[in-house]
Amino acid sequence: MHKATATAAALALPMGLVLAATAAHAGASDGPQDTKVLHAQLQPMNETNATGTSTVELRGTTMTVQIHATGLAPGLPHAQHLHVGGENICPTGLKADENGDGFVSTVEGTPYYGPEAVSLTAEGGVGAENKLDMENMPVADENGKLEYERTFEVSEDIAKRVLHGKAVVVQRGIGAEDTREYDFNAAGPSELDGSLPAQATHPASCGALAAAPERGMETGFGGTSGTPVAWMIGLGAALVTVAGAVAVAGRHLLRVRA
Ligand SMILES: [Cu+2]
Repeated sequence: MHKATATAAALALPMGLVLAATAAHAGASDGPQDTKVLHAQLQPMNETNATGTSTVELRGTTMTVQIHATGLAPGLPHAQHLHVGGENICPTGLKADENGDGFVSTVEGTPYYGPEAVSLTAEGGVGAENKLDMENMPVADENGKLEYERTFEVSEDIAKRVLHGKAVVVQRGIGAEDTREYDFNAAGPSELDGSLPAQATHPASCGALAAAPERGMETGFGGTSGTPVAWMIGLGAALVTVAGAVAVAGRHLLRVRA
């Protein structure tokens, strides 16, 4: 009796793992409360040296945004946003420079990446209305590096559009390395807010968000060979084999005992 219970327990463990693995995988692509991850590679705009990566995690309407950027104008605040509602692309070079002043302004870039939907402030509100809240925007360090992470709530509409890859990360603020301030003389006043230099609002970097590979890939299980799905099926099969072996061993044990 004791042995049979032990065998059942031994069987239950691997089978439970198989079910858990299956459930974990199903969870990665269904259900409204599962965590989805998107990535963006930030590329320079307006001939800056600003590059970086951004990760957006969504669990329902709870969004966590991370940005790791370098090459930004040092010691200055950088307005940054998720832009939604354009073509979900970053204009390259000066092709978006409609007025030919040598800069792609935020407005000139809007048909490409869309208007501001989420303001990636360090503190305070994150709505579109906070888009020029320079007081609360993150500041690049003395080397032009900017690390950002914040978790906040977004609307269902924004969550859905971001999930479907309809969002672009844009960091603003182009300044000379040595001035440590945005300069009205360099590019005039901003078309968004005349009290700000255009340098403060011109895009510095831009990257369209796209769905990340599933988590199995990131932790190295998937690697370059096979998808996480294939890996999960492989794991399931392996565990079923183990379960089978235990079952056979268990039966053998019972027979010997009997
Ligand atoms: Cu922006």
